[in-house]
Amino acid sequence: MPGPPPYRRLMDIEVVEGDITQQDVDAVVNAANRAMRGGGGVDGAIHRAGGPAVLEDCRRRFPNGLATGDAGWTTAGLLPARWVIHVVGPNHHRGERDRSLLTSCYRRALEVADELGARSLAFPLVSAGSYGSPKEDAVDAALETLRGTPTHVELVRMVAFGRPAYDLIAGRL
Ligand code: AR6
Repeated sequence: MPGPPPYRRLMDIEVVEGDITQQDVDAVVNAANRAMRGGGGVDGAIHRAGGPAVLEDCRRRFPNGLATGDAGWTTAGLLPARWVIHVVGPNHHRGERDRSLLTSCYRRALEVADELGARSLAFPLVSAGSYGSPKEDAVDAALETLRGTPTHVELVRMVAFGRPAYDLIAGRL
């Protein structure tokens, strides 16, 4: 007897206005850089709130950092989440304008979440801060990729830093 047909439950995607370090989800996604040794923006906030264990794990697990478009996990230290999934978005200001580098961050983050068994994730708008990607396209790249990637992740929370980001994401969801 053949088993039931394979199926995929569609994930819920929601948007909240807030700070990614406060999110009570299995894993929060960090908009890191290739060196993976901390920085400003979301990266700085995650390392500050997660404490030194996050940097220690970055050094131990990623001695050579990560490539642009790739993702990798560490402990979340003191954060409510269990893991941080670090991704490296393209730096638009430096001419990294291949959109697939940005969509790859979301696809790889879901793959890493599946390896971990994480079912709920919180994402920032990768590359839309100091890396300078146009915000509308950063939102569309995120939503298209999250919807189009097969995964066991059930909940994705887009964390908008401020009301304008919230309105932008909510309007495109
Ligand atoms: N929670 C949620 N979103 C935030 C937070 C926060 N606490 N803080 C900022 N944002 P950015 P990037 C928003 O610059 O563009 C770092 O120095 C922010 O408003 O954090 O990928 C890294 O080390 C923006 O919409 O990441 C890298 O060197 C979005 O998060 C570089 O910046 C992403 O902004 C990565 O640049």
